[in-house]
Amino acid sequence: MRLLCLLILPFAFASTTSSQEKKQPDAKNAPKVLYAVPLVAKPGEKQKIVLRGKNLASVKEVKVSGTDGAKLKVLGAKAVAVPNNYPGERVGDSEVELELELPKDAEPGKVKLTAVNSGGDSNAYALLVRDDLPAVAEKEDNGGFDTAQAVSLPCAIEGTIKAEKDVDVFRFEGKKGTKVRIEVQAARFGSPFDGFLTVHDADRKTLDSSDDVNGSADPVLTVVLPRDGTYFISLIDAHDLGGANFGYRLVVKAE
Ligand SMILES: [Ca+2]
Ligand SMILES: [Ca+2]
Repeated sequence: MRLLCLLILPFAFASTTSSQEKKQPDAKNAPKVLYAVPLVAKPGEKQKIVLRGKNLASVKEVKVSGTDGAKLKVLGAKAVAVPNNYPGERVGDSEVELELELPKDAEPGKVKLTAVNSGGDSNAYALLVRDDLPAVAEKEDNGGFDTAQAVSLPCAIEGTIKAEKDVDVFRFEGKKGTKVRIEVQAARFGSPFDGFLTVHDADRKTLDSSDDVNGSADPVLTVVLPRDGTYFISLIDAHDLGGANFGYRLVVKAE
């Protein structure tokens, strides 16, 4: 809990005087958007989203592209502290809070957000938007086999590695011979979460595990189920880090 507080604590307000003195655009102070909290956006719902990144404390405007009819309001922006042992480049040092309502037909992979400050436009951040898979909210306490969260296939679990050493365990029933694909979507959408995925059988024996795939920190596994019965999926951060901003989407489906 102590870490969580550190992550959301506002940074000191010391630099406001010098930034106000600069009137011309200053490209090196242009914002950079790294990721969204929560990581997954829900079309057709009004939601609050925080964008984390660099130079976001001075952002007053955020533009949406890739969809028509989105409504977006900037609620506020501020600097945030990064704990010493966290990778600042991936966690970000500032954030802007939005109220966002995407239209129901917003297409996954198309919606992009661009933050603007006096230094210019940020990168166009590709938002992770829900698709047709049934969405499941991760529920604590799911930190072990005995308290594993039951899910049914196919599904897309929206979760958070909420603190250091948080373990999220899910359970599903499967049939012998079914080929199941399990994929983490996190780092590819900028989340600081570096997933490490393991699949276990009903006897809790490891069937397979995955860390990084194709140059991404996001693990992907395909397993052919050896028998009818219960299977477990466990997900941890490869560096045992965590926080309210360590979001992920875990897609589990039969191929
Ligand atoms: Ca969790
Ligand atoms: Ca990884």
